[in-house]
Amino acid sequence: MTDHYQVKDLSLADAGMMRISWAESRMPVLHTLRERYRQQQPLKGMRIAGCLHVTKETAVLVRTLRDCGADVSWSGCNPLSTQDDIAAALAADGISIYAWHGMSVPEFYWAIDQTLKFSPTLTLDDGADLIMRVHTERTDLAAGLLGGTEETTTGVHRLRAMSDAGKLLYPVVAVNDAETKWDFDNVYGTGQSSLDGILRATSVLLAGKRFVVAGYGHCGKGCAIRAKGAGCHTIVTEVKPTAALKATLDGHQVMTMDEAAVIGDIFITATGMRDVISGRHFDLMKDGAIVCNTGHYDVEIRIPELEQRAKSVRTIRPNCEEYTLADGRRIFLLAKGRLVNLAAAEGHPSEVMDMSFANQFLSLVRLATAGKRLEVRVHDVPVEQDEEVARLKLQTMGITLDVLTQKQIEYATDYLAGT
Ligand code: 9W4
Repeated sequence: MTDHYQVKDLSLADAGMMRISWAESRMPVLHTLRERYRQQQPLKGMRIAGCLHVTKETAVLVRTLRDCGADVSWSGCNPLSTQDDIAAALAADGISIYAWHGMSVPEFYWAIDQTLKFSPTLTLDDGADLIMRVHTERTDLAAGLLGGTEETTTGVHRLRAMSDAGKLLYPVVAVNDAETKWDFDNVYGTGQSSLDGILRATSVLLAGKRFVVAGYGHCGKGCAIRAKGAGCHTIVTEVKPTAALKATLDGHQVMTMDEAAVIGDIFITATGMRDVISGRHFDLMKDGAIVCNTGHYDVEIRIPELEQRAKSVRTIRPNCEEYTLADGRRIFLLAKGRLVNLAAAEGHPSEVMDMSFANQFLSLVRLATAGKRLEVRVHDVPVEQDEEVARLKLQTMGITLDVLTQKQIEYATDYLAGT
């Protein structure tokens, strides 16, 4: 029987399951939750349709949902992020999954439609494509839906706009906005995986290099602290005074990109803005400079202005293109200016996804348990859930916290009351 899935090649299943096992061993919070809820089966009777990157970490979440009672049907939320060995492993494990790398746009919507066929009671989104499909093509399903969850900033923005316009048909939890999700993804996930991408694409020595980070938001900060830890001399460029001041007090040198361009060895953009590194910067860079992006999709580096200046271009290593300029200087562009942490490495480490997906799991359990009682709007993750995820993560790391005494609690309360 093959009608419960459509994947590229089922023979990749064993290889995929090996990688899922590896991720599972690095995701102790999800493991703890699975063991806690396996007996209780809080998701029994739930049909969960998910549209989320088909990766080894997502597979751990899917299997956890299944083991706690849910029927699950899955598609990938980006045709380029689907890993065919993982899709095959999930199909072989009995999961309904419709995903293969490089699927076309019509195939993408076909896959979502397959997951909607079993009339889900819950939806899980990354980018809100699945929930949009329900709101446009399958409004008949809304009455049976208890709720949904959303993984990303972009998706949450879309859903809040829908809610404000009175168009949202069922409650949604903004998993993205949990502190144990976005803060850890951006600082520790993007920070480490961006350096990982640079190393896989170049294998350069980091120690002693002048490492230029454009933008000191959470991602920029993550890159800068990891580069500093690796022995780089870190330089930050900013437009916001408060962010620039933080970078300075965190021990990074702050200057303009025009100044940094002259002295930098490695450049990474993490601003969310376009045209951060442009032609005039390439004119100033040293021979051998390495340039990459971990911010907004592929607009932060003005690649056409690098191409204009090049007399030859060659791929010298995977994800590493050498541009030789008219005056003989060479500039190395990584991953064609796309997100270096995803294109040249594996995105956030499993240990970081553990917290995101623990929030997904607990939000789905909350929606299932609340039944139809939640108001139709975008809900935040409760502070208690955030704290529970952080507490569990610490526990799995063997870290114990101090506990306030009754006297201390009273003191804090009095103090806040201004007495
Ligand atoms: N991945 C991705 C990978 C390659 C890729 C056109 C060709 C995001 C979050 C998680 O987006 C993801 N190649 C592209 S787009 C693209 C996207 N192109 C563009 O030209 C190349 C992605 C979440 N995550 C982790 O970070 C770790 N485990 C996870 O589940 C995954 C993938």
